[in-house]
Amino acid sequence: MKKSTNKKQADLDSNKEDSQHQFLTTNQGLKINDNQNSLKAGERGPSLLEDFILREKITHFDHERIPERVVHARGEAAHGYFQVYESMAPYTKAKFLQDPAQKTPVFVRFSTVAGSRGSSDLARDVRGFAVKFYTEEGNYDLVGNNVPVFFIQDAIKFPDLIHAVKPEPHNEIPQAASAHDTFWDFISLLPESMHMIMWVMSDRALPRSLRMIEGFGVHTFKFINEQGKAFFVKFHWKPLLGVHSVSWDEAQKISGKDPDFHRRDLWEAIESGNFPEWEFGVQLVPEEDEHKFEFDLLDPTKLIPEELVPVMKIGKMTLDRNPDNFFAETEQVAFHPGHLVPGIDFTNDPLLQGRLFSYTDTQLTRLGSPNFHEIPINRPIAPVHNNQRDGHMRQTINHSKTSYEPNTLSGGCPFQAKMSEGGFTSHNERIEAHKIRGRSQSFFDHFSQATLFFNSQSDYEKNHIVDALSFELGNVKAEYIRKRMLKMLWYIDKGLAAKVAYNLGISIPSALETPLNQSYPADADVASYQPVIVKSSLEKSEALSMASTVKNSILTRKIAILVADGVSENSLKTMKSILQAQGAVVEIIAPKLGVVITENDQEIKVDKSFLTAASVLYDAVYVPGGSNSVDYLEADADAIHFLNETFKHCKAIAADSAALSVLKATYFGSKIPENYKDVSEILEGVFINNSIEALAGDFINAIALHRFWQREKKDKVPA
Ligand code: HDD
Repeated sequence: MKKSTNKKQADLDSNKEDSQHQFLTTNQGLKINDNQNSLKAGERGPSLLEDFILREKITHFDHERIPERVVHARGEAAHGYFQVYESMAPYTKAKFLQDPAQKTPVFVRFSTVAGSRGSSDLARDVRGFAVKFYTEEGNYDLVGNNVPVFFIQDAIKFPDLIHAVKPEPHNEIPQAASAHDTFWDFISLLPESMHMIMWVMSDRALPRSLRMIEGFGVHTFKFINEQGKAFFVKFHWKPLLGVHSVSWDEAQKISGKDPDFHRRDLWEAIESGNFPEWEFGVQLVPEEDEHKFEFDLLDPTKLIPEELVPVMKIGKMTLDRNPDNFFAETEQVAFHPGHLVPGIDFTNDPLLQGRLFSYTDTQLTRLGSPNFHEIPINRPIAPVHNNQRDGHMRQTINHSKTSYEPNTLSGGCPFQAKMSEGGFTSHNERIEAHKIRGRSQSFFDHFSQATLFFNSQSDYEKNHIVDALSFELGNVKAEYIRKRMLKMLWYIDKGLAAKVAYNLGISIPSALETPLNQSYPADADVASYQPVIVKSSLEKSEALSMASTVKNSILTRKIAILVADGVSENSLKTMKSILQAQGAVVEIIAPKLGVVITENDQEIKVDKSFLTAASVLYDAVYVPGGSNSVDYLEADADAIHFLNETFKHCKAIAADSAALSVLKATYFGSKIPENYKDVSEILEGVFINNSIEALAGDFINAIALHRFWQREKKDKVPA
């Protein structure tokens, strides 16, 4: 095996097994002669207990499963590296943020939250974005999400939140979905969740690709520099491909056509050398400015608008290698927000504080031993020396006589490290307080940033939020829960509440009769627990909308070309090669697999048939000319459905003029005038031209724009 220059890869190499040209053996290394038959008393007789080969094989199989993660069970991961652009020494002494020449290995796991390990990638859900940096000073984990805020303000509510969103306990329904009574029952009693609810009901919860999501550390953390000065810091990951989503109808269909859609997309991109990249950003607030904001920096339901504190891009992460083994790496990786390095510290955010307990605790159940840090994917590249010993599956052979400190028998080793030697010290924060089980009044504004988020959305994004809420609440059976939610929405935006109320067939005045309380302790003065209604001083924040994201490339976009026998070779090949030159992934889809015969009798390999492909798995579609192919496709229900659905989901469509009749046979085709000049003036994102080069130019620009969402309301299509 080739030795890797990536230190973590080199470290993992020592655990890799390769069966090429090797004999089959038992776990004890004994060569196996017959892996087909168990040992029996006679050919037709019972199996013998003595068959240690059978017993070993079946025993191992019986114990192959470990508990799935209690949240974020469904996930996929990749290896890569991180490089800082310039030294961050003025703000932090973290070593991996000092030297632009240094490549720090990373392992990143993406996940959905609510579904089980085998659930669909396209659930409406938050995406986990957990990064393990294998630094020279030990592992640093940034365990974030693709949403910058959280549902709850205090970790003590986390089990309640997760119990509410997971499938209902009596019948384990629904899988990987929040559209059910227990979730909305809880949420509608929890005004603090409203900001996050806006994000989860937005298109952010339906990514086109994990390579196209943002990541956030969520909590405010601290950077500490060499002089001991602290800065509050919010962490951001910004994808170079921009932030893009699919529609809800599409998400539901992808869940059936390819539940591994995101996993496959990430895997294939990395295998084909299209390495996903994110810029790492920080929002920095000097410690003395802690109270300059109209929200509390310790409140995890608030973000710092980029208009108030811009995001400074400080480095880049590239994912360049798929795991070799899903279980060994992706399943066994154990993240923990408490895995810190000198120069980075926590704040007193009560959600973060609770997380610091939960993550080690959960690994004990999941991975079964306090030695989970020794599992290859988890072990740091920095040396580990301490007096922790023994336990299930211990790998390290500690050969010293002492396992305590202080000692003299081992010369006092291992030593404590001074700060100057890289020893970690917690930030010397002054705390003077009464012990209290309570919440700060500065945490009681629950609506201002929910409103800010909603106001910052484009019209189509607002429509999607209305539709999402109408879908979710429409699946709630208890009408009083729907009403309670409508009252919450009313506080966010009256128009939003009115539109959802209309879809639910509920009158707003009847919804407003419901009392609005947040939950409060038994002995509390209820009046003092009412949410505080505050207006954000900011009307809009552009960074909160996906409308203004990067839309300048078709790199890795998947494009379908619909063909049948008799297709024009020139029309097909010219378009295909222009798209591929721009980095798109092009697939030829025909009535059956094998080859199609072009009009000049050439064979072209077919990638997918109408049976194995579906429009929802592509970003755009092209129809080449060639009279027999065109005649076939215009009469083929699968081809026409493919086009109608592509149109419905607002994607770019291009056709050679010779294939006009195929488009005419679609539902939207009736809008194409007889003597059209530019079809896209009537049907946005639809192009027909007899110059394939000119057509390709328009098509590429349109695919880069991602979607023509205006079509949704204007040109509805039954598909
Ligand atoms: Fe958590 C897993 C992110 C709050 C308790 N969490 C987990 C993962 C991510 C997050 C990405 C998956 C890690 C992986 O891929 O293995 N969690 C968050 C974020 C939160 C958050 C961004 C809020 C800002 N989590 C949170 C709270 C608690 C937990 C408040 C408990 C008090 N989270 C867990 C856990 C998990 C977990 C039970 C399940 C599997 C695991 O840890 O390793 O400990």
